[in-house]
Parts: sequence; C-alpha cells; structure tokens
Amino acid sequence: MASSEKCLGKGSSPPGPVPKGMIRLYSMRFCPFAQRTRLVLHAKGIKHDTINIDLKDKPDWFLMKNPLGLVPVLETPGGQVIYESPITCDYLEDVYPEKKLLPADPFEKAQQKMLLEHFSKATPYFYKIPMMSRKGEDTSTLEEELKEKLIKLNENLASKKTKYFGGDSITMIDYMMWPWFERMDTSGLKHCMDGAPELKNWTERMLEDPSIKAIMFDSETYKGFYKSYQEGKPDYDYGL
Ligand code: GSH
Repeated sequence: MASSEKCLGKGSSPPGPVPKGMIRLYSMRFCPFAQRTRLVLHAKGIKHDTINIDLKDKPDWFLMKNPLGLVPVLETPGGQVIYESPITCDYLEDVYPEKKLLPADPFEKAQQKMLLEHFSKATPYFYKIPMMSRKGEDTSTLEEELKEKLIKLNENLASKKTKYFGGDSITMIDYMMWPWFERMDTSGLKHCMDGAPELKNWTERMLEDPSIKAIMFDSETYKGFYKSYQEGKPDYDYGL
C-alpha cells in the first residue's frame, strides 16, 4: 500500500506505480480543494490510496506530475494524471458512474457549474480575513463583502426550496462548497452567516452526511494546523 499519512517532501523516494483497480490521490490533509476530491472518492466508495505532499518543500517527482505544484492530483494505474479540484471531481464522476453526483440534465449541470464559479469568488475571503485580523488589521469591509456573497448563496438555496443546492439529496455542488464552511468556526467567520438562515440550516444538514463525517477534522485540530500555517511554518502532519 503506497498510502502515506505523513507528508512526503523533497528528496523522498517517488511512490511506486498505482496498483491495478485503484486510483491515487496526491493530497494535503488540511487542503480544502483536495477535500473536494476526497469527499467524492468517499461518497462513491472508490478504492484509492493517498500520498500527502509537503507543500512547503515539494518533491521533484510531484512537480513532474503537476507542474502547477498544487494538490489535489489524481493518478491512474496507467499513469494518467488529472489535476485542479473541479476537474478531478468531474473525472471521478465520469469514470465511476455508480453513484451519480451530477444531474443528468444539461441545464441543471450547467447551473451547478455556474454556482461554483460564483462561489469561487468567495473563497479568497476565507483566507484573507483571518490573516488580516491576526495582524490586527481592519477586516470590516471584507467581512461585509463576504456576508453579501453568503446572502446571495442563501437566496439561491431559498428560491429552490430544496434541502441541498442540487435538490433534496447531496450532489456535487454541495461537496464542492462544503470545505470552506467546515472551517468557518475555526476562522471566526461563522457570524458572516447571520443573515443567511437557509444556508446555516444547510450546514447543519451537511454535518449529517457520512462522507463529511468521515473526512472532517475537529476544530481543535484545525486550530492547531492553522496556527502553524499563519506562523509561516505549516505543520501538514499536525495531529498524527
Ligand atoms: N485551483 C486549484 C484546485 O482547485 O485544485 C487550487 C488548489 C490549491 O490551491 N491547493 C493548495 C496547494 O497545493 C493547497 S490547499 N498549494 C501549494 C502551493 O501553492 O504551492
């Protein structure tokens, strides 16, 4: 088994080939983008192994797989490499159709992708605000902007009158957005959802999902990791 919980850095030996019948994920335990892929792997019950990467000191063999140097990356037994989180999730959806996470209807599928584009404009706030407030800088303008974006998301959900963003069961778009909500408590941003009651209810429902439960960290672990991250020395193995 090539799985490595502890991250591998520069100078480490490259892992062997991906075993037949499996797929490999290159990841970092606390990366929200990689969490998207991990959620889809878990939800679909896909056999996989995981190699965690030291993102501060990346192995050369990792940079050869993804020249962008980012996780998540998927690798197949045939040596095909797929990166960028939405692309990895779409790949898994196409190759493992057993439990469909995207709607079959082209317009509904397009709606999920458009919503993801909107949400992508919100993710930088989840980093910027805690970083600035740690330095004692004023974050009120950014917080207002984030609140506005969350209210828009709330309106989207409320207008659908469904439990989740793609209907009454969890679909791809819910998993794609979830990782940032999981970290809101740790980042001290939960109050930004005060004007977004439906969205708050959605987060409560999401917490009941077996894949989310299986993958999430408790807030103490997140706090420990993010403290090391903000100090400029991310401990990717925190808690191991
Ligand atoms: N657009 C990428 C995706 O959606 O997969 C973003 C992935 C990303 O930013 N991953 C971070 C990373 O690999 C970890 S959370 N950072 C390494 C670096 O910036 O050098």
